[in-house]
Amino acid sequence: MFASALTLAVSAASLVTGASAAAAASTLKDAASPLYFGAALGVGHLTNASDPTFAKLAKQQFSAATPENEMKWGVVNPEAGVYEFADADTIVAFTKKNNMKLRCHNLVWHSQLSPYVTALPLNKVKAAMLQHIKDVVEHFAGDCYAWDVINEPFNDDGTYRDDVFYQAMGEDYFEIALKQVRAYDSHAKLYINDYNIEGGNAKSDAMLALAKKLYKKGLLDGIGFESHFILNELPGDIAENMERFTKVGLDIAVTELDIRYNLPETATTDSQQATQYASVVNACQSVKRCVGITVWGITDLYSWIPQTFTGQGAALLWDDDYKKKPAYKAVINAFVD
Ligand code: 9MR
Repeated sequence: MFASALTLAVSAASLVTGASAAAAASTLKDAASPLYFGAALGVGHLTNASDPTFAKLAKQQFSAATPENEMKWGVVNPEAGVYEFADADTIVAFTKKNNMKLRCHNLVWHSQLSPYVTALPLNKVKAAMLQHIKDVVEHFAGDCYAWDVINEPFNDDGTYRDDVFYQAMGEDYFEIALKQVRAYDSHAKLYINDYNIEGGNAKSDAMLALAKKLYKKGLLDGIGFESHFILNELPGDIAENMERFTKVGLDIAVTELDIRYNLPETATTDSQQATQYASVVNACQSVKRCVGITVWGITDLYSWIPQTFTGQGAALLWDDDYKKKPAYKAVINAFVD
């Protein structure tokens, strides 16, 4: 009698716990907790008074943010010695006000780089990089949960991208840059971030080899898997590949998730996309040191995809009219299950 009452009470309690966890998870951030769920935010959208939905969703649904463009070299430091932090500061203030983690993005990247840097003689690039890092990292010191210190350093075949930094310093530029960030912000987690490293391949092998060296020197804390995926072409070994990195001692983050395809959006693409978003969540959840997921935007309306890949889009969780797509619910369910 007593035993069966207890059994009943226990199973009723676990039913309630399961049901209330699902019911409580009415937002992405609640479902993801204790992991974070972030979005890339563009300042123009965040402060656009004629589109209040963007900022409303940003604070309601997300526990982390990455400035989509506002911290990039070409934006904050357009000329030697000239700094324009206002747009980035607006995003930083928004994250503080709304208790969001801030992923700072990025310091050393071949793209969106100021022309003054590419115009320098190679023997002046190191000093310019050190100065840029000092000034920018000092400005945001204490605000950044993580810094994408080096962005997209590899070619797809695993060789180093032949950008000005590599040309000027060779492989040493990683260490030089990472040391400089540590010197000016001892709290931020230091990341290298790249795309096409989500599955096992020549590029992720090369990243792993580099990451091991830098981790051993105490200069690297995590690797960002950008995760700009194509529908029906996701690697099947995302979790296993994450594990290779976390085994070294590193954190892993999904930093720029979206899943694009050739339009139009149909019931079939919606449902395939929902399943594939859920599979990314499941991969991250199954890996102990996968710390969080960031989607590269909120609504398809402002996604970078259509401008870059003609005819493609519908890659995010909300459509052009801010209607939640099936992938939204699939992400929540994948976290809660
Ligand atoms: O989403 C960003 C877009 O608005 C910019 O025009 C573009 C410029 O290169 O950068 C986009 O963000 C990129 C990110 O910073 C790094 N990884 C690839 C992203 C998509 O291009």
